[in-house]
Amino acid sequence: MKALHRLWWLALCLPASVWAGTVQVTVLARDGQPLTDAVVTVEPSGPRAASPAPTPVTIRQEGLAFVPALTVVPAGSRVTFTNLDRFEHHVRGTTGNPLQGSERSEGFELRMGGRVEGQAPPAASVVVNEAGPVRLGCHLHGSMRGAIYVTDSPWVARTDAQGRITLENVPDGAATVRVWHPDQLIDTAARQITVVSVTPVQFDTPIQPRRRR
Ligand SMILES: [Cu+2]
Repeated sequence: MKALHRLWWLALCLPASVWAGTVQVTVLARDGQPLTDAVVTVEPSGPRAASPAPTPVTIRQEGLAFVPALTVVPAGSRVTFTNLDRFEHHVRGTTGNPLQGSERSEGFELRMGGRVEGQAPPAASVVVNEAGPVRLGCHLHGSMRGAIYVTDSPWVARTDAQGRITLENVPDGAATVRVWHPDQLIDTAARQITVVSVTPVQFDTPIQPRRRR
């Protein structure tokens, strides 16, 4: 009976714990509409959290497009590209923001042969180690655009159709919130927040997403 009582007491104390909070972020586009597919990262100022474990992912080249167009992966993950089209593609991965002169060291070039009937689709892979966005393109088809967002934070999510994300179990206290979107022209300024039990944040950005084909 005593043990049961103790359990009950624990259950009462834990949910609204002072150790972790829920961060709810809403991201709006320049026109005030919800911005979908924005990558939101929360970085608590306290001791560095363990990075999420690398997870292998596959990005297809299909119908002259990268599918999915946006992939979020932990740093150190292996990203495999497969070409399902019958013609050749390239994969050009560029990091940093060339418009702001912040090219980073990591980048890659892959050459993908066209798929041959009855054979496995051509595949090639890279390991992405550096946190941040990698823009994907193809030298042969300028309309092919995609992105990989590499993260070393366990608190990362992409906005839904309402422009919202919810991250739970974020340590209480000071934290930095960053927003990145594949169609952004300049970096959105990071925000400093204080995480309490439920912390709503709204970003009004100058980003205007392109219409998807
Ligand atoms: Cu191509």
